[in-house]
Amino acid sequence: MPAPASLFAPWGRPRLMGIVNVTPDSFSDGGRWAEPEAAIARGHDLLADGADILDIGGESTRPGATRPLVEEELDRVVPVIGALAEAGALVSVDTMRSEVAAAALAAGAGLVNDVSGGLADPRMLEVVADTGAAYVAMHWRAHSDHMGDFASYDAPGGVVAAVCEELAHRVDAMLAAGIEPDRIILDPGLGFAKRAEHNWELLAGLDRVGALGHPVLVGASRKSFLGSLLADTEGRARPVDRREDANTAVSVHLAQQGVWGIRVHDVRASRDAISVVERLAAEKKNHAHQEAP
Ligand code: PMM
Repeated sequence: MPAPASLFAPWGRPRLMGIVNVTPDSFSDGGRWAEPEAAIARGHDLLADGADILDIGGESTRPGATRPLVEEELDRVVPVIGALAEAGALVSVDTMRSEVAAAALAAGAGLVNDVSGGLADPRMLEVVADTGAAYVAMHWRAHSDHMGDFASYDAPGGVVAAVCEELAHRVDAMLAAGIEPDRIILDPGLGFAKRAEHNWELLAGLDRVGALGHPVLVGASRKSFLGSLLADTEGRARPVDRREDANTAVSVHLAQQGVWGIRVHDVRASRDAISVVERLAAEKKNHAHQEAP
């Protein structure tokens, strides 16, 4: 399905992309929504909490994960996408495979969220170009079973310069494949071939990613760099289900940075925090207007 025009209209706040992992093994919610009925119900809950987009994925990308078969991935995501799109939701498919992207778009998805930015499947860009769907291209260097080997950013400019340069090359490939520039969204790929310090540098340097000229999506939700930030006195990382407050603080930062979208597990927490940011921005604008001569 082509992406709706409203997807890129100015909004004054980031879009919230609610995560539905239809997988047995994702790091934060693996197995909870693995059955289609549970995943569809989860999607409806996220919409009720204020999700603008539902991101449906059938492959875990947690560090060290092994890949499902294409058929398994299709069986996991297509029925869920069909049901949620039918109910009127704007749906994105989180996949690196062109076959899954094509089936998801045919079932009603309007965005393809490809964590590999087209590197994992040489046919992906072509499939996206032919459909008119929006395309999220994330910074990626290798599949999850060995991405840790690629987490070095020693050239001048460090991780921010490297991510920007590598994303710019991916944009060239997307344009060459015929994807219109105004359908492309970029994501710095927190946690993918990145150590904790790389994620923090990227969060602090998002303006450089935005300077590439495309909307920016960021996914920090429940990731291990938050767990290590909040480690206990013995150095044990904060468990995944107790990282939400820190993630909400990240969402506030992202809203203040003016990102296009934020990918989260708990939509309500980020939505509430962003409402505060929005309200204060309106108040400041109003105040400045009243003071103008
Ligand atoms: N992270 C995960 C999966 N998909 N997609 C985008 N665009 N950005 C991300 O940071 C991202 C992603 C891994 O997290 P999960 O297993 O909790 O979904």
